[in-house]
Amino acid sequence: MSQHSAPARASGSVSQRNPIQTNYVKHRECISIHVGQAGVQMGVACWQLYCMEHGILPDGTLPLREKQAQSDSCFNTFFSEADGGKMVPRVVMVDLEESVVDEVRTGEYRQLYHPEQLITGKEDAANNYARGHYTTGREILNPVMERVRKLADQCTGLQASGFFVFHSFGGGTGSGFTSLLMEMLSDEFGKRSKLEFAIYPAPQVSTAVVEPYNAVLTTHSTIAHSDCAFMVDNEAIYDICRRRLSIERPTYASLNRLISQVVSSITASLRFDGALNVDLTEFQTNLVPYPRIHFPLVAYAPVVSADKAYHEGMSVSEITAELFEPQNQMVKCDPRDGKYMACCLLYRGDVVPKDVNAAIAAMKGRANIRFVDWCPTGFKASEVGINYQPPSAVAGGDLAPVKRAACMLSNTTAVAEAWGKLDRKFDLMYSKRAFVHWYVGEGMEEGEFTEAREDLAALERDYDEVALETSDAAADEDEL
Ligand SMILES: Nc1nc2c(ncn2[C@@H]2O[C@H](COP(=O)(O)OP(=O)(O)OP(=O)(O)O)[C@@H](O)[C@H]2O)c(=O)[nH]1
Ligand SMILES: [Mg+2]
Repeated sequence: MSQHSAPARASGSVSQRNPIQTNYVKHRECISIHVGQAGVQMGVACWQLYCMEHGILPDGTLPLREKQAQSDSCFNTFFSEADGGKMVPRVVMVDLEESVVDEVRTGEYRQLYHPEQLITGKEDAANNYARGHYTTGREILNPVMERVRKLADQCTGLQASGFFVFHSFGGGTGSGFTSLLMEMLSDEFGKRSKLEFAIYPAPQVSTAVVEPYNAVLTTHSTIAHSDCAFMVDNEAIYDICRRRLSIERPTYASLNRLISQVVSSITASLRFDGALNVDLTEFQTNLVPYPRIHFPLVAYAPVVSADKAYHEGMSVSEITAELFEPQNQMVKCDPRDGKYMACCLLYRGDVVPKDVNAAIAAMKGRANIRFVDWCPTGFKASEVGINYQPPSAVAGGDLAPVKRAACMLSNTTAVAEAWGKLDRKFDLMYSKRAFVHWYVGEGMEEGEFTEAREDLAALERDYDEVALETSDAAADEDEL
């Protein structure tokens, strides 16, 4: 069974949570590792936002009044304090080529990072998983691990905390090097948890035809090392930017700004404290009933453009209802066709438990929200957290400042649709052995393709099995 197999306690209504219980995991440091172009560029957006939220200036200084304004020092989970009081992100950014990281080195936030946290090679992985994993990527593994060790040494309690790894599924570095790194992290840091934010490839913004290969290969080699992976489908984000923010041709910067709000909501419970704050690890316990079924679907609301903010009502119940709309999801799939195994709601800003309880009660009545039959309670209060810090809006960004926002993390069998789509694209190319020589040329055995593809087929079947009614499953077993 998974290390997360212990069910979290259910605890009545939201307002009854005992603050002492929620504080027991305070000050667990987290190390973020940003890999490849997508990983690094998401990192730039996320750390800019984190700095804003904690009152940290682009050069890492934390003005005294900002420090005093935060009653606790929970931000130490994500930042360490260097001599002289400068705040330094617990981060490593790595890419096999220089250009993307060079922008960080010369950008507005260049002084935030220690130069040794920004690691680059000379030549990228050319959209080839095998280059990122077996050849070019291997050369950079040691310096990256050295830096990670150094960061880990600076943590007081890394024992209890873990890693966030950001990357794309489709890039050669994002897929190949990430999976290599995840193996190494497992070797060295054992059971410390590893969470991913992974960009799922989309034709609108895709850079290479072989992305489905890379995605399948990296998912196969990482699945046993990852505790929880939040997938972000670029197509879904692209559509939200177009529809909600009226951006005609969204750039990576637009996508990343939206992604950073989502990441910030998910990590807020680790960076801020408060009576109704529920630590992300508690959610994770509920979200991952089996080790392999660790791909929660993320939805976020509201997404409002700067010019519309004042015209749209955004009550807690409206925001909650929005979270169940497929168009607000980070992965394109239809949860109405699937079953939920868990559903966690993370609110932030001006939100009171009474409104949350009412909003949840209203959603419970909806016929198209179905839970697996071994999870009969559906929504539990232990799966709701409130963080009183409102979201921050980046100056000049497309998103309006809002008083409150929410993020839903659900484990639904509908996510298998995303795997199905990827697998079919893989099959179209692989049936003709298209592009396979590029991988073999980098020392990869062709058998890894079939092995990875079979594993993904098994993953699709895992989801089917989860959705089976217990009585059906028992009947199936009888037949065997
Ligand atoms: N959301 C988002 N997606 C990105 C960004 N940059 C690249 N992508 C997506 O990531 C995939 C390409 O992977 P990259 O991350 O660019 O590749 P890489 O990891 O640098 O690997 P190589 O360049 O092959 O060494 C495509 O699906 C792109 O659409 C970004 O800044 N934001
Ligand atoms: Mg690249």
